[in-house]
Amino acid sequence: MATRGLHPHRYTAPLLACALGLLACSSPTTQQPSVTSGDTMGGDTQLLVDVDLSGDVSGLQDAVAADVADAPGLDAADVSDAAVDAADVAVPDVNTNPKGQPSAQITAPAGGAVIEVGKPVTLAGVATDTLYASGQLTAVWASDVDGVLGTSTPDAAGQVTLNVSKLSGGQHTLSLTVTEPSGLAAVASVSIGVCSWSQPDTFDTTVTGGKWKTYGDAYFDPGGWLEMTGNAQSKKGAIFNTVDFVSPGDVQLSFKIATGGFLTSSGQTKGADGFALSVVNVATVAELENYINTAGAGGCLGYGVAGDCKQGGVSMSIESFHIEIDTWQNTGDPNYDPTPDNHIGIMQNGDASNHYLWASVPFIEDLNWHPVTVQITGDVVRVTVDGTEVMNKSIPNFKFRGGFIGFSGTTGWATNYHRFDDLQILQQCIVK
Ligand SMILES: [Ca+2]
Ligand SMILES: [Ca+2]
Ligand SMILES: [Ca+2]
Repeated sequence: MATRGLHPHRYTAPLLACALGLLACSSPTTQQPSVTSGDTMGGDTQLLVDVDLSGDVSGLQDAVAADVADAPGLDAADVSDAAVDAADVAVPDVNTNPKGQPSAQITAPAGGAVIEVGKPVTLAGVATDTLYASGQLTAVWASDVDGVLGTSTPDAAGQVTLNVSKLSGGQHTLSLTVTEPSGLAAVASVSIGVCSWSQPDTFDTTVTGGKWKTYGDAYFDPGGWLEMTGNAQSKKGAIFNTVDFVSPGDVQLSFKIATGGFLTSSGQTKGADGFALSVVNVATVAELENYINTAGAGGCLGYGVAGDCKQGGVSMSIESFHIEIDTWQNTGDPNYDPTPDNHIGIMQNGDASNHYLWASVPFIEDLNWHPVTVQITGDVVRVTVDGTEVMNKSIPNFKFRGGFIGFSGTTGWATNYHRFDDLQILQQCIVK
């Protein structure tokens, strides 16, 4: 396209030079003189040269007109052509490599992925071209936040990978730019979140007056943790963060638990009832506190308000997530447990009978600290205790809705301490 406007210059310039006397006028475009012999005038013989001036003049006029209309340098056609043809601008004229069609594809991480800051991540993609072999292509990874991350040469199949561990926190658009030798490039991009753990809640100093609020029999223990019940009968307590709101979507929670201490005269160490971490999706603290105050004691663990744990004959409609640590098997009093074992259960919506996922943790009642992690990825819930995976399964139609986060616990005839400490939340980034 860019040479279209040059053609008239190239072909009319000699004619114009001829007309200006700069060149011998041998251009085939000029008319050749016609010669007539035999004309006689007064005995003199003369050659009459019939020059077709009209043809020459008209030809020159044409040449000049054409050149004026498409003057050397930039004319309107050239300017508009240059402006709209990005390839002409980006590709230096010196690059004479033929143009194929490059292609870029990012295969990992997936769009919307949440990556923990500082953790290594492998970027993977495919770089191909219609004309050039993969090895002739260059592949450049970049982030709109951190700039160029690295350059690699695709293997024979076009695979490109890059290991990075220095993505800064926040939202990123990752791009893979594949360039062929002609300079033509293709770009693929994907948006991800690089997130960081919240400041840990260590509960080493009193929580009174801070964002954590205690309810019922729960209290801050000067040992540096939260105690839901104390080792006494018929207690129900809760402590919730009434300021922060855990966002919906993928999330990771990390905390420590300790329970035990019950000892009968016969040496039995089977205590009760258990405790739970809950995330309650209500709009206001008033609604949260209504929920906390309504939740049942005993087997309802201070989080049950629905189903078998309905209170005052009314099953509360609540959107909530719970992970319970239950050390007492209930059998319709009022709720049900799936096992006589101490167990961890994934529960929802204030229902203490429907164990969506559960796993036995028979060792839990030793009053030692046990680290617990809960990792929610889509509808998959993965839980570790003491660093060991105890469940990792999808729950059909499960969605983590976020909400206010807190703890609760209960005792009955049998008792135990119910302690929480060191809560951390892997904060989610809102991915574009
Ligand atoms: Ca602590
Ligand atoms: Ca129970
Ligand atoms: Ca249970």
